[in-house]
Amino acid sequence: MNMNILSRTVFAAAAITISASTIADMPVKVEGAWVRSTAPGQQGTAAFMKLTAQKTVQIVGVSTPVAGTSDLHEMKREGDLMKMREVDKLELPAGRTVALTPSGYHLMLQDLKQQLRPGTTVPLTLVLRDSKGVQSKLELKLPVATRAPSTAAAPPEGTAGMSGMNGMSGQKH
Ligand SMILES: [Cu+2]
Repeated sequence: MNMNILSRTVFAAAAITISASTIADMPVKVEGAWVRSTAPGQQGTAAFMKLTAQKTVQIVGVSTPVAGTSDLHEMKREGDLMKMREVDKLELPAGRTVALTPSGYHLMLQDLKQQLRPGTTVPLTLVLRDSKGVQSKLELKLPVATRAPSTAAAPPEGTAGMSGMNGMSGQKH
């Protein structure tokens, strides 16, 4: 194991510790969470992570103080184009890891109130609902980075999903 891999592992472990304290009743493991950093004046970005729920829950809401609006989005290929659309909810089936990635489901942050610089963190809350309709909040602190903290968590740079995401910055949809 080289130092680079070691530091990434420690980083991911720290993120899990932060989230685990708030969700004793509805355990969801969060791995490799990050928010893409922004350029000055950029209006939008997105957050990504891998989520594994012990019991089946749905993500029904997302919020962060750094963005005017935050939504659950899905990226889908339509012909040659990658298109995003808002989705109401995303199910996290018990025991199955669901990945939010630049080319799939992601948390869309728009109307940003500040520049998101690499090396800082962003508080973000996921609203979860269980099969009985009981809601709980998953409070996270996500590192801001230019790219995914773990190469296993994201597709390679320069994929259609990546460029599509960069291209939409500052654009309403
Ligand atoms: Cu989006």
